[in-house]
Amino acid sequence: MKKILIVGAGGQIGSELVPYLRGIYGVNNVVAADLDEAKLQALSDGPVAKLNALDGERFAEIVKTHKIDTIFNMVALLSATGEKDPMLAWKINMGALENSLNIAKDNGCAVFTPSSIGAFGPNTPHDNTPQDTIMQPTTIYGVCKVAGEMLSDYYHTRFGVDTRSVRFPGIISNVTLPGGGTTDYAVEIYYDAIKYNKYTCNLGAGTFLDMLYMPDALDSCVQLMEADPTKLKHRNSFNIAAMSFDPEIIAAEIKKHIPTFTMDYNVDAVKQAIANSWPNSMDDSCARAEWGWNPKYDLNKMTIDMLDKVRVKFDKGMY
Ligand code: AKB
Repeated sequence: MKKILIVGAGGQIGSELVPYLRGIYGVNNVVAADLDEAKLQALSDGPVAKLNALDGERFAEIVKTHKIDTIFNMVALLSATGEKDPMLAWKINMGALENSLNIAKDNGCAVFTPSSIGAFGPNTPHDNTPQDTIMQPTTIYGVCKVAGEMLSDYYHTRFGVDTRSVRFPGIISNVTLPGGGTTDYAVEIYYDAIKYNKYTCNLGAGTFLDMLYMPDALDSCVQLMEADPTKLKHRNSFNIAAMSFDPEIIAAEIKKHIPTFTMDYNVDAVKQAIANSWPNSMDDSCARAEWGWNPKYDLNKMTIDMLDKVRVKFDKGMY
């Protein structure tokens, strides 16, 4: 990776991936592209470009102008939002991927597109979910993710495009809030713990899901894209995991630091049905074996860091 384009740079992952990659590859070698100019403003210490990822001509022009060799396609309408307008989710999620793949094919670029635990469904083995197993998701988001994994593998075998991907668990972070995901509660709980000392959870007790702290998510992008291709038996997409918990467990972890913190429940039926269809915990042994995946944060370490960082934001009046 020498010249990188991040599409969807203003989102939860993109907004942290841009500075992270700029720190490694050089500020001028990472172009941040997004539809939202205000979000681009926050990333304007390096090159930025306004882009609707569905506009293939403009997308290709940016790739050519900046002589891009690697595209990170971070555009996505998440699982819960997707259920509100499934065809819009299909259009955006698949349209951005289709353009990324075709432009990569025409310009000799590698492509990273995240998949998700949402690629799995109710018929998937829920515990220690294998790398290669039955998928059959029941959300439009999951349908896009499975189709995207297959299309990306197809572009690799048919056209030689260097496509690689991970199945992200719920990502917990403290720079940009996620929006419209099923796992968002695991971010919101930290913000509300600091601000209100209490949280109302929209998933029920006993809902186990894989989660990952942002610094490990960022590492995974670089580790996988820099991995020796001859070692990759899989490409699209690798299970990666770091911790699995339910709302009771994360609340108990927060209580260790804020003893008066309380949590109650107001379950969102749509999100609960989605969460019930997803794995409780994935087997990430292929990622560990093929490219050295080895996350650094568990629930304890992440909670200490999240509470510190979110408290600073609260003290500065940033939320
Ligand atoms: C969502 O909840 O939709 C996302 C995901 C797990 O892909 N955070």
